[in-house]
Amino acid sequence: MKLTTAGESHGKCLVGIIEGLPSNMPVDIQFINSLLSLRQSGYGRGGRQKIERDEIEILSGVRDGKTLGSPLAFAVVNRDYENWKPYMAPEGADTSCRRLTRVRPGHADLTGMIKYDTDDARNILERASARETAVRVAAGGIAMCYLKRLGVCVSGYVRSVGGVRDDGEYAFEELEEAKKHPLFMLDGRIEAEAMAAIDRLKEEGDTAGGVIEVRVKGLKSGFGSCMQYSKKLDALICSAVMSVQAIKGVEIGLGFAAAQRPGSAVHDEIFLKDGRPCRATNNAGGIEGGMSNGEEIVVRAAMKPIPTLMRGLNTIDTATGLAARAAGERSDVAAVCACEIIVESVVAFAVAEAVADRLGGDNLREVEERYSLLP
Ligand code: EPS
Repeated sequence: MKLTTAGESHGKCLVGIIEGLPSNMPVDIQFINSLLSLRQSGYGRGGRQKIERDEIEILSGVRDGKTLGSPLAFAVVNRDYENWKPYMAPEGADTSCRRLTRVRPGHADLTGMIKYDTDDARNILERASARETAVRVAAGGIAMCYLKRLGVCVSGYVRSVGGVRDDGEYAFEELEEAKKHPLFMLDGRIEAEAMAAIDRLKEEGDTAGGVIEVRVKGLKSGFGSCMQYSKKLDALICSAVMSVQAIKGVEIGLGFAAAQRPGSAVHDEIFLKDGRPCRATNNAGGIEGGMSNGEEIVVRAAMKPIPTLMRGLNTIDTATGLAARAAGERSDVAAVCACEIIVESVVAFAVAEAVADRLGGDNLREVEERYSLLP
């Protein structure tokens, strides 16, 4: 299974093409749209989300609600394009307007301008923008439709925003509750503190990052591989998560904390329960030797604060060569909730890729039968 995305933040639309889906798989468009709408929600988002109402438009690969086995192409339209058409239209655009040269530290602006040989960071930021993640959420929704057929579920929540942390432990079944909260956190008291932190940062023209936890429940053991580095499930998941805009750290299970403990307090001891091996703890986060071990997969991701600060950081203006304040385009103060949905989506897609890699299958019946035969 493979996803390719295209599209600029203020272009006509964002598009995606997924190859490798089996035929006859139901595609729940309402469910995918609910994910897209969750990606747009959350406390601390900026003005753009008031303009957009993201929905998937399927262009090919689906007939009467089921996949055909052909490439599935889809689009998410940018409503804002109507306002940007004069500056973005492929047929001809006024590129003297909406230029960005006061490059933002932490954004792709400066490095992209040098690499792609342009004097306008607009040509860079349009593609580097996190708006691209709308397509990855839609693709993740399709991957979740695939995984659900096998009894595999993905969920998650926000553990910290702006330095306000929830160190609680929650059962998988409790996680869905987070989506009803304004910051997708599970402890209302901590969440109120985090919202106050966002308010303070907004007043100061600043931004906040946070930590997200995503879990996968119900995946049988043996997905991924210990035989080739490129097929290790943890490597595939971490690569997918790291590819999300603004992610600066990813860990599986205990992650960085494992390095501080002795082996006896890290490795999950194995017992027999009703004749089947099981583990009393899950410090490995469901992956050993690059393979799922049947326990819940636990992934944590650290999102840096958004690099567009209304108050502007020190930078240079590439047009004048002089010191300047970075451009303060309309921006989110915090988009950690959005990022939570995005991380769920890319984890779902990475797991679906690993499942498809092992099981193959041209039609859903083959996939389901092969999965059911696994121990
Ligand atoms: C985003 C849309 C963008 C940004 C944000 C994510 O819209 P606009 O640039 O029109 O405000 O709000 O992108 C960034 C944080 C970024 O740095 O580009 C979205 O739909 O998620």
